[in-house]
Amino acid sequence: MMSNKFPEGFLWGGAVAAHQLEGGWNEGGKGISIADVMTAGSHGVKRKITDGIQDGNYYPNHTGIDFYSNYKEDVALFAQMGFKCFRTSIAWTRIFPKGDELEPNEEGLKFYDNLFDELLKYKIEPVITLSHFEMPYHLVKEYGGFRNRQCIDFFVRFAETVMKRYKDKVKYWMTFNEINNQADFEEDLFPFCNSGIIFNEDDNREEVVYQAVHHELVASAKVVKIGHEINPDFKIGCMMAMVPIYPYSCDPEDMMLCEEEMRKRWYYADVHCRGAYGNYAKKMWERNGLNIVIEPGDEQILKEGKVDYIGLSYYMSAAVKANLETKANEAFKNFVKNPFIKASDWGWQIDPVGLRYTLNILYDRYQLPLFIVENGFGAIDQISEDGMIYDDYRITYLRNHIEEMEKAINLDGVNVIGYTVWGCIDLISFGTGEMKKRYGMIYVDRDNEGNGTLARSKKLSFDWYKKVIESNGQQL
Ligand code: BGP
Repeated sequence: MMSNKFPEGFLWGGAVAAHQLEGGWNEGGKGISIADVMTAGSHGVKRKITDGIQDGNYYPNHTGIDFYSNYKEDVALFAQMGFKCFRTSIAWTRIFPKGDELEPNEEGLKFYDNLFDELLKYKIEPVITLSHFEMPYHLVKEYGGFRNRQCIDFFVRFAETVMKRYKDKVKYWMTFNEINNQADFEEDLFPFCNSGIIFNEDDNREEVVYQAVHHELVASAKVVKIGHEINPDFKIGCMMAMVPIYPYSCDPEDMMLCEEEMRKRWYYADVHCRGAYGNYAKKMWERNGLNIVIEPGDEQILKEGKVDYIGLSYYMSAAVKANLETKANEAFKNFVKNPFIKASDWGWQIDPVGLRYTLNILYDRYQLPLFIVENGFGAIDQISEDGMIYDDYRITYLRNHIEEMEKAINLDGVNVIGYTVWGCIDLISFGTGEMKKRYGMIYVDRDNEGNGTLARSKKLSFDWYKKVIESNGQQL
């Protein structure tokens, strides 16, 4: 017997980000975002942020999958799958092309009016991320991104503009996508994309990143407060990349290390959800000699801007071991392979039970509704002779995760309000810049070099997910 139970009104759907699928990078008055100056990567080759548009570089975001022109056709496919919600971001540069203008770009605002109207036509609830790795490049170059406190005001102006404009069309908002991703400040890519930071030679990188994060947290809190004034029915969330960390063994040192690694997530979530930094955070600044400037009034703002729910991405778990003899590299020191679980082709350790665990620890800590706004399986799909893509491996991944989410709801009592499959339509992978790392239930004919007709077709997972939604998760 089918026994999976999901609450009535559960928000099943799909998720994307503007810069990973829209294309039309310079259409409709849009300005250049940081994503527009990121080169294509490939297996083993890192993406790079260039100094603006240069000849000879391929920028996958420029055309994406041309959702900008095709959105009606794509939304119709989402509706066919029965989506209750659709998560995307508003490209900041469509609204404020450079980021520091006083007046918004009407053509950009109109595009999202049209998109939201199209979604609402099918009763699909838009779920909107305000900042998903796509800061105006002008703010990066001229202001130094979020290391500069002025960017708080620019972001707030952007958020206020779109929240006012779409106050009757959008109810669910999130401020910064995966705000905790930038904890890996040794890596170049993530700080760039979240905060728009360009490091100088003599930077104390840790200090620069945590200062920028403080500005983002203040900006987020201001937006939560303003949003609730614009429409008290708004649900405004944060968005956390949740990779739960396990201790490699029951060695107490492993356990303590695990606790410290988890703090790299709580650092952000505590401020978003409790309205204040944890004591461990302040001690960390002290221990590491970081001078984080908190201006008078900031603490009050953080207190007044607590989020309504926690949006989270979940793809994998990780494990740490203290006293490692050899370290793979400094940025990922102490991370080890978990011998109990398998990894994807990109080394992401697949762990459905880890999702149930994650939902539990988040709910225990904050007692806020949880919204899984990203979960999915990146793979190289093969087209069969009959033209079909039999992505049963994707179905297996999604099914196993949905089953664990169901346990968290029904066996543990966690309040989960929705679930959106990441990259419900094939799009450009953020981490690698590849088109061939596909997540979609809808295939898009486009390759790594940008060739292909852009035609859409259904994969096996399309009908499977349609049934899942139709049966409200009873039929997996
Ligand atoms: C998250 C990002 C998304 C998305 C996803 C998959 O970190 O929020 O933008 O891309 O991961 O990652 P990737 O595209 O690198 O496979």
